[in-house]
Amino acid sequence: MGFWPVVMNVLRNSDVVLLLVDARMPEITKNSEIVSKVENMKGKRLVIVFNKSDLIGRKDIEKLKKEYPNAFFISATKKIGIGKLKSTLENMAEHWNRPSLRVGLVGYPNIGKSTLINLLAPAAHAKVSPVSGTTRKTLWVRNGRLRIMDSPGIIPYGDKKVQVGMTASKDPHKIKNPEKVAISIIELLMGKDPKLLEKYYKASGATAYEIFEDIGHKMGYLVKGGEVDENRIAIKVIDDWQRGRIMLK
Ligand SMILES: Nc1nc2c(ncn2[C@@H]2O[C@H](COP(=O)(O)OP(=O)(O)OP(=O)(O)O)[C@@H](O)[C@H]2O)c(=O)[nH]1
Ligand SMILES: [Mg+2]
Repeated sequence: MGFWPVVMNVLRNSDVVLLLVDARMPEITKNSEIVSKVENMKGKRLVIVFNKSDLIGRKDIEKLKKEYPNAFFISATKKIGIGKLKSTLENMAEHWNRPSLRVGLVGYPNIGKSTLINLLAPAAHAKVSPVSGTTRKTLWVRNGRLRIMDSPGIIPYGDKKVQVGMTASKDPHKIKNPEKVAISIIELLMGKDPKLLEKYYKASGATAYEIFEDIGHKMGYLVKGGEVDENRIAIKVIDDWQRGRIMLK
C-alpha cells in the first residue's frame, strides 16, 4: 500500500494520532501534511512525539520544547518519558465519551513505533528490528481503555532522496547516491559541533568532503592506488548514523 492509504487508514480509525518524529531530524521526519490533515479532521487530536531523544543533548531538547510546547520527548529504548506519555493518554481515555480511546501511531520506517507500542501495551509483542519495513500490517492492541494501533512505516512519495537516506527508512546498501547522503550527515554533524566527528571517527577537515575522506584514512578504507573507498565510507557513515551510534551530544 502507498503512503496516503496507510496514513489515512490510521487517521480515520484513531481518536488520537501519535506522530513519531526523530528528535535528531525534526524537520526531515515531521510530516507537515499529516499535521495539517489531522488538524482539519474534526474531533481528532494530534500528539507529536520526539523519539530517540537519548541521542541528542539537553540543550537541543530544551530548544525543541520551546518550539513544540505540547510535544512529548521520549526514548523508547531507554524508556525515558514513557510514563508521562502513557498517563496523558490514560487520562484522555478516562475523560473520553466512548468505552475506549483509539490511539494510532504513524511515522517513518524505523522511527520506533513498534518499540513504543510494546511499552504502551505490552500485550502487543510487536516485532522490533533495525531493518526498516518490519511492521507489514496494522495491528490493534488493547490496554485498559486504550486501543492502540501500530502501523507500517511509510515514506511520502515526494520526499527528497537524500533526506530519506538520512532517516533509517532505507537500507544504506540500497541508497543510489550514498556519498551524497553521507556528506549531508557529516554537514549536519558539523553544523552541530565538528568535535562530534572527531570524537567518533577521529576525523577532521575544513569541509564535509575532507572529513569524509579523512574518515576513510582513519578507518583504512582504501582502494588500490591509495585512494579512499568512497562507497565503503559512505555506507559506514550512513549505517552509524541510522543506528544511532553517533550521538548529537
Ligand atoms: N537510540 C534509539 N533507538 C531506538 C529508539 N526507539 C527505537 N529505536 C531503534 O530503532 C530501530 C527500529 O525500531 P522499531 O520499533 O522496529 O521501528 P518501527 O517504526 O516500528 O519500524 P517499521 O516497522 O520498520 O516501520 C530498532 O533498532 C530500535 O531499537 C530510541 O528511542 N532510541
Ligand atoms: Mg514497526
